[in-house]
Amino acid sequence: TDVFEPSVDNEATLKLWQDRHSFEVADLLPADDDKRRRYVVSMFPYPSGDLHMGHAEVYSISDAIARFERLRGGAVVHPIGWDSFGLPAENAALRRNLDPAEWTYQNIEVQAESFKRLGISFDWRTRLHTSDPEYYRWNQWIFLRMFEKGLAYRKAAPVNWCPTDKTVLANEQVIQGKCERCGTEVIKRKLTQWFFRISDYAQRLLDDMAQLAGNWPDDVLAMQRNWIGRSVGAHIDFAVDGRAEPVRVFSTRPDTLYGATFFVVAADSPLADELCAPEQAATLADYQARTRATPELERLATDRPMTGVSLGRTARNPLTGDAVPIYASDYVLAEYGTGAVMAVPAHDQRDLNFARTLGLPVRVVVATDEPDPATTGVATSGDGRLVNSGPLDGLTVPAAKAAVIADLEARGAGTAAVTFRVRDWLISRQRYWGTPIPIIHCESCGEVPVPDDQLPVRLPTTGYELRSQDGSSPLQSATQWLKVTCPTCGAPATRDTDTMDTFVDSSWYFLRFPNPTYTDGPFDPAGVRAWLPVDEYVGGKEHATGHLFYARFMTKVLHDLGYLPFTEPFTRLTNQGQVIMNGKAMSKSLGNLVNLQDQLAQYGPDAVRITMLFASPPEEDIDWADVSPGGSTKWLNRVLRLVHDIGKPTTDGSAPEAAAGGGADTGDPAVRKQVHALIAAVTQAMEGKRINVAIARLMELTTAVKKAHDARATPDAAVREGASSLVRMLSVVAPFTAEEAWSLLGNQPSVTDAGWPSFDPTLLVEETVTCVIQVNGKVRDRIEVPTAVTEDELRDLALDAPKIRGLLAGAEVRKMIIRVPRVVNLVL
Ligand code: ANZ
Ligand code: ZN
Repeated sequence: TDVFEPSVDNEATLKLWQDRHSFEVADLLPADDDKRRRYVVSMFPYPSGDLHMGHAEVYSISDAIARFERLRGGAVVHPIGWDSFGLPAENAALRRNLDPAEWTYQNIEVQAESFKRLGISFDWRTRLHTSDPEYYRWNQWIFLRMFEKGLAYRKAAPVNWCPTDKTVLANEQVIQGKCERCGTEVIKRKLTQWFFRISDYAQRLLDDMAQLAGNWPDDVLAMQRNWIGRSVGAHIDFAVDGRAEPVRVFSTRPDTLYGATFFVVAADSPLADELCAPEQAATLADYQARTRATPELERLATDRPMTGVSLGRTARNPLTGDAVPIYASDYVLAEYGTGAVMAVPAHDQRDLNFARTLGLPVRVVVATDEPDPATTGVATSGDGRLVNSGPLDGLTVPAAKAAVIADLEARGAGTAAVTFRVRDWLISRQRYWGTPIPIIHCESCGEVPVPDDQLPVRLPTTGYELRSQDGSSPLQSATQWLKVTCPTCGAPATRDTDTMDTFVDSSWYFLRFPNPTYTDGPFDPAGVRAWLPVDEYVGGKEHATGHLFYARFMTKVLHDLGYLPFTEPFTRLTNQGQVIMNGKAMSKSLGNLVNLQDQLAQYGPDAVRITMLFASPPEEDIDWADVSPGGSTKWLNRVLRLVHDIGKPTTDGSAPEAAAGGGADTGDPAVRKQVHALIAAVTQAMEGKRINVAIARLMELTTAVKKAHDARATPDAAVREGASSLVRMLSVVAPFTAEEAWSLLGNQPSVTDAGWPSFDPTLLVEETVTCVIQVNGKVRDRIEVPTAVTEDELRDLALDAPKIRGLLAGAEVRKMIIRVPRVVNLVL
């Protein structure tokens, strides 16, 4: 007998897709705009070697979403590019004594090949690399537009400095006081640096989260909210003896002003030097040296004895006129609030620790049921009424806050204030492999922008020293490149030698994909109109307060500059989990790396993908020690055997192909019911991005179709419909196998054009439920819908409900909130 050996020809399938341009939308830059367009983007990779398991995970997720949307008739773009500037590439190049460019572009080619072998349905026409001058030219252009608006500026600032990498690090790159890249303890250094004024956007970054709620993971939004760190309170001015200007503090507890028994300024701030009495100068200098050596995290801890030095001066409480001594300490941060605090030891733990170290008075001003802080050493923060506070006595905390602010405002000694923890974005890097800052320094004209028509300022390819000894930028050594004439006055001048943080590159790349060769601006307005904002963004949670935050900021900036019609870049966000091994993150040092190429060689791309997607919901970690790619291969082979057995339709028409449902109704009704229920279940799971659930249902469908097929001697239309549906749905997670299966069923290529199977809701076993339709929050209609109705169907059903149609006439639906299957809420 003839034994069928399942096999899949991946190369032939790749060629088929390529020849048919299967993943290229008809027009990337369409004139019309009424199609169902879907822009599915996964965070683009760093070319720091070949693809690893983590990459396979992200792109398998976004690919499943893209293929699903495509089969459902959407015009879909799933773009690809490389985040190809940056420290990892430069360090690797240093280690191997290579040119970073050579190393980078070699890796890009390797990764591109791997992506193709994985069968990721990218539209390769979108390909871009941020290290191409054609790309980074627009970083420079955007920088200059921001410079013109005062949103890019330079200032001397204490910065995080990694002594090993000899570079400045952004706050996000300092993890537990250590360099994210190499683990060295980060120190503070004062350098003149470029910043983007993200703090100007703090409130909007907070407010616009309302647009994202429900579509972004809650924990990412929470991380951003904390990062922004909005605090409400007051600015309070303390007069200082012998100084004309008062010193301002920020406090969240103006109600405790009567309990302020001393005053503290940040030891490492210029203010400390300025306020210091001459006889204390040496003591302060000594203390400052110790402060600089203390990591920030330690300085912020509340559970340590506080240290500090007296500045030999006094400040005056603006309400009582009482004199309070001024100290300098490392627990007050120079860059938060105003860099000075009124210390209320009774109600602030760090102030109390400090007071106990230096034997300073503790004055309770809010009576709570907690024990006396002066004896316990524990500050009280509970609610209560004011005491020891003159006219405020007896007030509640909120009432006292309002009263103090009113009083301060009346005296011109303070005002209500809001402070944000988020710092401006430090974008300067003393590195070679990045975008040169397009500024020229002229002795007489100062900071002069490079004229637009001289962009890009290209990186020098020769005549520079990659390894700087003193922390200066490698570009400082490019003596030829450095020398220019001032665009304003023509005098000899020098280029800025810093390069931009690569997070600048990745803060807007998704805007350029639709037309990566566009030369009239950073992105083509036609492409933006058709595709943006991103419908589905897939990437790691570790970017919550980095890339995802910067991209939101940059989108708002570009919006304000008039280049974008929207203010949020990513409508929906899916965070993928990590691929781990035996409960631990994979790493070279632990020796538990699973090599993607080995897995691909052993199991093939489909089985690797299925294994990843089936192991858990996308956002959860996958422990490779617990999964079975071999099991995935078995299932895929079972599918191939099944469709081989079912085979091509007979020529006498006894088993018509039932792709569109036509003819299938001649099949076994019980089988049909089962098939349609499973199509509905897979559809619903995919819509909710429960890809693991979709795969489980596909496995059920495989079993159901096989049972039905084995149970009868003659072909049945419902069995064929089941097999056809199975293969089409399978193609979003195992595209190579599905293509082979599709042809085994006698179909013309390609399954990528076969469409997503539809189901007949009347066949679904479940009963119906009542769905409530609300308009602007008021219940306006009730309809009966199948329990397994999908979001899209429910949307259509609701819009088509008789009473709703009447209400909609002439009105614009601004938003639809759908809770499948019971509630639809329309906002007009
Ligand atoms: C008096 C006071 C009394 C305070 C009290 C708190 C409790 P968040 O919520 O984080 O914004 N503070 C202000 N600037 C500071 C700085 N540069 N470094 C360290 N601490 C600083 O915290 C605001 C509170 O932290 C402020 O309110 C101030 O102490 C302190 F019972 O003022 B408070
Ligand atoms: Zn000049």
